[in-house]
Amino acid sequence: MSSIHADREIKRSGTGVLTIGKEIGYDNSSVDDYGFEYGKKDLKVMLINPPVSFDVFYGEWDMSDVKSSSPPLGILSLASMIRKYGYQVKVIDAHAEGLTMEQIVKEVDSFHPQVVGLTAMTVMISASAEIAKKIKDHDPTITTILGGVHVTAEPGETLRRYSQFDYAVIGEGEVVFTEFLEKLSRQRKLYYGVSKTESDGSVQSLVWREGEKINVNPRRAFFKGLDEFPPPAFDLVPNLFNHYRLSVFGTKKFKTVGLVTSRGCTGKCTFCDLGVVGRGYRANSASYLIDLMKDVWQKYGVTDFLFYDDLFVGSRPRLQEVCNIIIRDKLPFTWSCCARVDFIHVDMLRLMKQAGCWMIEYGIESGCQRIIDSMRKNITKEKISETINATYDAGIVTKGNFIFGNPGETHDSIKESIDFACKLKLNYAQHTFLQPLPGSELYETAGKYGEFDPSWDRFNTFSINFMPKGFTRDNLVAYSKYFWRRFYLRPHILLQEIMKIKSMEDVHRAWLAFKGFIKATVYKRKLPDFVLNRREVGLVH
Ligand code: B12
Ligand code: SF4
Repeated sequence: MSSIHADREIKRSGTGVLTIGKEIGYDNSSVDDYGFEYGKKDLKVMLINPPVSFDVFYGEWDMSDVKSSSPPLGILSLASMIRKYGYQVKVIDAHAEGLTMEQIVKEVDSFHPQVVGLTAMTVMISASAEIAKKIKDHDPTITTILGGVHVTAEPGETLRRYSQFDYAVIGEGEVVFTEFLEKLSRQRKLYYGVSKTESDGSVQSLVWREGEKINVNPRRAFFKGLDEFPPPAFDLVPNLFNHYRLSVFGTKKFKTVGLVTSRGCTGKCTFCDLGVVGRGYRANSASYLIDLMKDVWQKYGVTDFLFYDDLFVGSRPRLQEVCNIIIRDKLPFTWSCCARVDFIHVDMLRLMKQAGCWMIEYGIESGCQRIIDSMRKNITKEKISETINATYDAGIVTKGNFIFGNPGETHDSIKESIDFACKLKLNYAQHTFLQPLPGSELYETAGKYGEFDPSWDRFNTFSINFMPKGFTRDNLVAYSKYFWRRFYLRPHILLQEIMKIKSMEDVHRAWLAFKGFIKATVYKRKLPDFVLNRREVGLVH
């Protein structure tokens, strides 16, 4: 879809189109369909992924051995977009590079940006806020702007708590951030320093301050023409493989790149935060996707991909076309993806396998139909078994994700989940504890079903911040340990892991997985760990 069509679509929905040039009387001769101007700009923009220690990320279990870190796709997409319009951009992945606050300030000093953009999931928000504070203390003329899933879920409260953020963007940032920079860069010609634009109120999806008041502008319609966004700027992170390594449980090789090639999901799961991408489905075309894979292959020598998409298999024609191109052009790719059991067409599985799909990760969530229904997952246990079995029989590795500690959970329902995981033809299974995420339906209602600690810093991979009625933390931890042992200490699973070892890299990966297993099942919890971890990484205020 062309951008003109996309904007028409937006106009039809009643949310308006971009009119930057007209508003401030700027010469519009070199602007594109969005009203954005091409050509080199003076404005320097730094985008920062905050440093959060793996301990903070993983919470009550030290999973640093199996740590997973992936290039920050959100800010790399923004970087690519604004670079296209001539902004000078530098990306700092302080998380991957292990930078301290002082080192980040040094980087800011040497690049000297006028705008610093920070990203954050909920678990990362204190770290992002700390950086913004350090930057503002250092140079108050720098404009700070926050984006990402957390501020999308909690815009008003986040800007109220952290006055060091001048602005925030809710939802997808490519168009909104570029529009915002256009205004700043033009108004810089009128004003000294970069602090405010005259027309903040007109930028859809922008959150801005007016004295004490926080204004959240109406939201921009979801952008449908994803192919118009340039691919993530992987070249702006230091070296794709020096700093990043995806989880050994989700990849075939260390050299694997995670990609997102569609946005949104039509599901209504109560625990899921779809605030940024929405409850619809938009996807890059098959040819865009293939070009992206080829580009990463040519530039970085990577042939294994992990599609993080919420609904990678959401469009059957797209999936079919992707598979057919890979097979026809004999592309040496292997890949894995996440899927919903009700979106898998069983007859597609053999084609997917032939096209290099080696693993599918399914959201099963529970083995108790009552719990599955209460999550509004809209699937049955029969459908789960049918899809998992068909995937396994097609020769694709199967992985099932479960959630323990749901509202309405009983000791029997957790046991049912563990039994179900062991009965299914699953090669791998993993679980997390329910976290009622900001932006999800449960964030509002969880308190009714148990004890909920909504402190933002605890929304990480393994912390227990919700305990359903009838459970203690120790109960939940005990079930977790039982689950890992019962699933993985079965002869055919152990044999599968041994048979997989064919190279020194495989030995290394098996060793890391083994250490992770021991930590999940044997080690004591480090309680109360969170405050200690924050001290370790210097994030305690
Ligand atoms: C890929 C992914 C991951 C990858 C991260 C890859 C990476 N480094 O980017 C991995 C596997 C590491 C991961 C981990 C976790 N994830 Co995750 N993840 C996702 C997923 C599936 C896609 C995110 C993505 O890359 N989208 C594509 C990019 C383009 O979008 P984006 O990052 O949101 O960025 C856009 C906007 O947010 C905005 N934006 C972002 N930053 C900025 C900055 C500025 C300045 C501006 C202006 C705009 C802006 O513009 C961007 C472009 O449009 C989302 C689901 C979803 N639907 O969003 C969950 C999601 C983000 N994850 C989630 C969670 C909870 C986690 C974990 C905490 C635990 C868990 N259960 O998985 C851990 C984090 C801790 C850890 N252990 O690492 C939740 C977050 C909810 C919340 N409120 O915090 C989500 C929303 C899943 C869900 N539906 O509930 N995740
Ligand atoms: S959990 Fe998965 S299936 Fe459910 S709404 Fe979220 S992305 Fe969709």
